[in-house]
Amino acid sequence: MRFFTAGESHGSGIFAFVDGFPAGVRIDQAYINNLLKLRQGGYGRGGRQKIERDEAVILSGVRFGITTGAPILIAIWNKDQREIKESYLPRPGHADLAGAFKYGIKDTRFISERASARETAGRVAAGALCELLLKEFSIEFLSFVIEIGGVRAKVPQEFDYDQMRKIIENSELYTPDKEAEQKMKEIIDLARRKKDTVGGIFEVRVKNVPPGLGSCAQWDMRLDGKIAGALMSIQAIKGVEIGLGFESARRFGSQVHDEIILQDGKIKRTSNRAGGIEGGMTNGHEIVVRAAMKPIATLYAPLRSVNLKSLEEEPALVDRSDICAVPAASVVGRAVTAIEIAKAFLEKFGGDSLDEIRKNYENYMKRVENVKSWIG
Ligand code: EPS
Repeated sequence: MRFFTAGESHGSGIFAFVDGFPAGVRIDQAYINNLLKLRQGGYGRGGRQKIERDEAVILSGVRFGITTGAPILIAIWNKDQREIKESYLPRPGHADLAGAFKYGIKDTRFISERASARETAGRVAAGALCELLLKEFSIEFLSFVIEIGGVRAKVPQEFDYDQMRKIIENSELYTPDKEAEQKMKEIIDLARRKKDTVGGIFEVRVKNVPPGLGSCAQWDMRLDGKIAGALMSIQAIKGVEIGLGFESARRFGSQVHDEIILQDGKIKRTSNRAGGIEGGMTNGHEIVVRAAMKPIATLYAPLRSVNLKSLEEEPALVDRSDICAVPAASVVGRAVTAIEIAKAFLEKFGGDSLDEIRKNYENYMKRVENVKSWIG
């Protein structure tokens, strides 16, 4: 399966192109649109989201609500379509200046229209498709905000996914900790008053993933690398960790690795510090990934910059933007994780159709569940 996006922030729309998606998957349009709506939400978002009502329009690859195996093209039409006036004032932290060097264009609108995080609507639509495929195998995705502006939420290690989903979708910051949420909102309000922006951290969880997705055989087939790369490629993401992540560097090995035990003849683990991935492969446990988002680069009290036309120092561009988009990023993070897991799933179980994949999956799971048949 391959996937690309196209489209500009104020062009006709954002487009997701998914090639190699199997036939026979029922496409629940409401499921896709709910994720698109979540991506638009969250306390701290700017004026654009009051204009847009992101909705997936499926232009190809689906017939009578079921995928055909043909390439899928999804459009999310922009309501705010217009020719944006030129700007020569690159924002520190944005793609503006690096893009100006790269393309040799001083008008940074040529860069920012595509670099904009509005592009992530396409990733969420494609991610929703992948979630619908993986749902057929009981694989479920969740994401939530765990930190904003240094305020950390308390999150239980284990929880019921349906309950957690309700809590998150009813939270203005997509976080399960009500007390922390209040403090986070105060930080966002403070940033707004100070004409500043604020970042944070989100966590993605995936359950019921079969062991053995990804590979230890080749560096570019390792699933942790793929998931980390996908998360890192989201606009404004500056750090990614899996399981204990950076914390594992501070502990002794005995406090990091998850012991392997036998329980009722089955292989079990005593903990999940690895976050569900060992040796570049899923180990059958819940996948736990976190990503850190820097504050958005467009500041209402702009930082110093240089006018690329006059070559004089001038404050950076001030434009409509968000104060905090960490909740939105958590939805995008979940989507790109779903895309990488779907790719690995299809590599393992192949198949042009859902039926074929199901047969391969069931056959493999029988082997995995029957430990005696493959040990010794
Ligand atoms: C975004 C749409 C954009 C920005 C934001 C994300 O809309 P506009 O530029 O018209 O206000 O709100 O993009 C950026 C933060 C950025 O740096 O480009 C969206 O739909 O997510």
